[in-house]
Amino acid sequence: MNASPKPSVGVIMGSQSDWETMRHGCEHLDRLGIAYEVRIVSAHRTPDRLAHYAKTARERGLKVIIAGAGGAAHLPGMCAAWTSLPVFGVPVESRTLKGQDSLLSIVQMPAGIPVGTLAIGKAGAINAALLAASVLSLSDNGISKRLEAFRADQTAAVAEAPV
Ligand code: RP5
Repeated sequence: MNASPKPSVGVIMGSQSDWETMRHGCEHLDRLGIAYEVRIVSAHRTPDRLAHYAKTARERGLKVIIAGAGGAAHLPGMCAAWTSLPVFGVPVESRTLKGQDSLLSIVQMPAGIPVGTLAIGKAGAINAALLAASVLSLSDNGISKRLEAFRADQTAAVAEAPV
């Protein structure tokens, strides 16, 4: 029996309600054969859980963290405050402000604590996963090959003309 591989990507989100967005990123990590873990960690509702998660992330073997949150989306920034691992922030689309609040909360980090900010919603979740794959591909040939194959398949799938 094979033991499950140790996750190299941590996917965290502020609420169960973010999963509908963040699952698209996880589907891409699956497709690229990248081991990851998924947790609900809220900057506001579970601040101690966040601090513990981020502070222990590197020693637990994580290499990249993807953090999705909506509204007053402090999760990616506070996560980056606790760890020097790369943190990619996904602004989840909020009902009231369509995710512009999430985007601005995540993107406007003070110099010194970076968060790589992606697009609002599903595209951002997918691209966060692909960026994580790019980072991991620097030291993992298998991921590098699978990422190149993904890009080639994507290119091949674009029709010359609309149907
Ligand atoms: C944020 O508040 C979460 O990231 C979520 O996007 C938003 C709403 O959370 P719920 O009220 O749906 O739990 O912390």
